[in-house]
Order: sequence, then structure tokens, then C-alpha cells
Amino acid sequence: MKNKLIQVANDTNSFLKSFIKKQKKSELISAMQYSLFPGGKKIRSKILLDMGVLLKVEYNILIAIGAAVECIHAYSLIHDDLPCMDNDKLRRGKPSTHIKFGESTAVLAGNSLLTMAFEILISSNLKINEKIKVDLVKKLSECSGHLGIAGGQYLDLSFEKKKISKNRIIEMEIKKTGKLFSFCCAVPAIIKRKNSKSIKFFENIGANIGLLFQIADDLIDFKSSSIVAGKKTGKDSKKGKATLISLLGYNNAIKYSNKIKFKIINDLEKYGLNSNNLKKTLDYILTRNK
Ligand code: GRG
Repeated sequence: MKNKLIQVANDTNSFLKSFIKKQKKSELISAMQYSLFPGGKKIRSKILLDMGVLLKVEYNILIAIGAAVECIHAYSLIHDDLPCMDNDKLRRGKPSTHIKFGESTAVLAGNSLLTMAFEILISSNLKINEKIKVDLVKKLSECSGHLGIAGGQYLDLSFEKKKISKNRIIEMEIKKTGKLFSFCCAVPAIIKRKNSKSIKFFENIGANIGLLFQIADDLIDFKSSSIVAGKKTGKDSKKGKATLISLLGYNNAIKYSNKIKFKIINDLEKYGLNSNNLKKTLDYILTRNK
């Protein structure tokens, strides 16, 4: 599984490097590249490819769309680390983008990565029909905005140092982290022009994968060392973050994540052996240490 993830990360990075190379140069490019590579597991691209196997979508198309997703993800990490958000100085084992380039450059590099994601989706490099591109742009903007990542981040910050119910924490985590995974899972169904019920089915699987991913991320913050994780750990409890671990406790959070994993596997049962890659990725998500 690790080799496949490395392959996907390399292919996604190659796509991004050649996409950037074809553009005119600007002063922001260094900060944008710094937050895209090296580092970053590119796990969202991997999920996209695993889901693509279920509906038999071409690899190169999925790599290009994964590259767009990774631009949004990199943008969200740059902004997440800013002093006005989580104020983190270390990311992927190196200084956060605003530490390296200054706050204003980091904000602008983040904004530019957001728009680059949409440039990729509508570019001629992506060999799919225009109507599908519009549907992808619509879905990705929905997942990134106030009903998705940005809205989830708002909730995350506003929940600090408050007693928050399980359902509200789940809502926050599904928006903040799950929505980008929902997009990845919906992509193959959008490309294959499936109906809205089927797209919703895949989005729901993505939301659960995102929830699983966020619980694993919180477990890393809880138990791992900063050196291994490549970012500061132990900060959730210091900041009074509302997480499923702070609410349920360590062991119950693990039990809950296994329940979600079982639900995802159950949902994918009809795809038989074709869902094996995804199952291995889920195991990786739960056992990873960074
Ligand atoms: C609207 C895109 C957008 C952003 C503005 C700052 C913000 C609002 C949202 C932050 C969302 C966020 C940082 C969610 C956390 C998700 C998460 C667990 C990130 C870690 O992802 P990994 O482990 O990181 O995949 P790597 O380093 O492997 O890429």
C-alpha cells in the first residue's frame, strides 16, 4: 500500500510541477511550491484513485483532478497554520509557510493555490467533457467554501474551550476534513454521469473517510511525538480543541473509528475485490503515525 501511495504522490507532484512550469513566473510561486512539495502524503489523491477503480475511470484524469484537490488542501494548511487560526510554526517537518515567507505572502500563496485548483479543473490538460468540468467545479467550490472546509474551520475555532456535543463535533469534522474527501469520492461518479442519488452515496462514503482521517489525526496529536508527526503535537488539549478524543476518551475514539471503518467497508461490499485498494488505504489511515 505504501508503495502505491508513493507512486500516486510522485505522479501528482509531477503533474503539478509541469502545470506550474507551463505558467508565467511570479514572485508567489516559491511560496506555493514550498507548500506543495516536498512532503505531504497526497492521501486525497490516493482515495480519488481507489474510488476511480470502482467505476473504471482513467488514471491520468484522476491524477489531474487529485492535483487540483492537493492545491486546495495545501491552501487550507497554509491558512490553518497562520497566527489568526491555529498559529503553528511547524508543518511537514519544516517551518510553516508564513514562518518561511511572512504572513502576507503566505495568505496570497494560499489564495493563489485555491484559484489554481480551478485552473487545473478547466484546463485543456484535463481530457473530459466541458459539462463534466462545470459539475466538478461546482462540487469542489461547494466543498471548499462556507458549507465545507472554510465553514468547518470556522466551527473548529469557535468550539475552542467550550463543551460541544458529539453531533456538533462530527458536523465540524465532516465539514473541515470530510468535504474534500467527499469530493474525491464523488469525482468518479460525476465523470460517469451517475444520478444525484448515486453521487450522494459516494459523497457520504467520503464524509466517513474524512471523519476517520480526522480521528486518526487527533490520535496522532494525542499520542505521537512532534519529530515523527512533523508538526507540533499535544496542542489540541492545550488549545481546548473540541475533538472526539476530548469528548469520548482515547479508547472510545478508537472504537468509534473502527465502527466507521466497518460502515465504509459495508457500503462498498457490492464492489467486491475492486474495493480492496480502498480497504488497504483505510487501514493505512488508521495506523499511520504522521
Ligand atoms: C477554504 C480551503 C479553505 C481553507 C480555509 C484554514 C481553513 C479554512 C481550513 C483548514 C482545514 C484543515 C487544516 C483541516 C485539517 C485537515 C487535516 C487533518 C489535515 C492534515 O492532512 P494530511 O495529514 O497532511 O493529509 P499532509 O501533510 O500529508 O498533506
